[in-house]
Parts: sequence; structure tokens; C-alpha cells
Amino acid sequence: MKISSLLVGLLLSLNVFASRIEADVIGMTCGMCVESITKELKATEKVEHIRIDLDAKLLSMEEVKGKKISDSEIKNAVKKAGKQYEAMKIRRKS
Ligand SMILES: [Cu+2]
Repeated sequence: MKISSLLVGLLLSLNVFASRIEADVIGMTCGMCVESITKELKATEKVEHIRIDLDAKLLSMEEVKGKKISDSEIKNAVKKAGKQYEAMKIRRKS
């Protein structure tokens, strides 16, 4: 038990696991909205594998290894795509 939690801690500190991020995004109405938001998030160069489900209003992506993106950076990137968009309830799962 102890050794396995030490190992997980070590792997986490080495950033071996891609950190998964999810958020709700409001204000999207069509595929163009999805494209613009995806483009702005990609431009941060801190996230990859960006998926946006328009119907579920759900954004999911992974942090690029060795990079850290803050909640406000995520919110700003989404807002930059259009001021009607807003990222909410940002969840992080390692
Ligand atoms: Cu649209």
C-alpha cells in the first residue's frame, strides 16, 4: 500500500500521466463555435486531444506533458473565441 502510493506520487511528479481536464462550455450554438474554441485552446500550446461535445456542452482535453494551464488561461482562451462563450466548472483528473 505504502510503496504503491509512493510510486504513484513519483510518477505524478515526473508528469508521466497526462492530466485530463473537463469543463462545461456555455454559449455554443453550432460547429463553428466548436471550431473557434478548439482553435483558441490549441493556440495556448498547453493542451491537446481537445474534444468538444456541442450537445452535451462538454469540453475535454489533456494537458501537454510538462505544461500547466491554469483555470483562468482556459477561461480566457474560451472567451477569446467569442465573448458569448464561457468555460465553467473546470474539473481536473490525473
Ligand atoms: Cu456557432
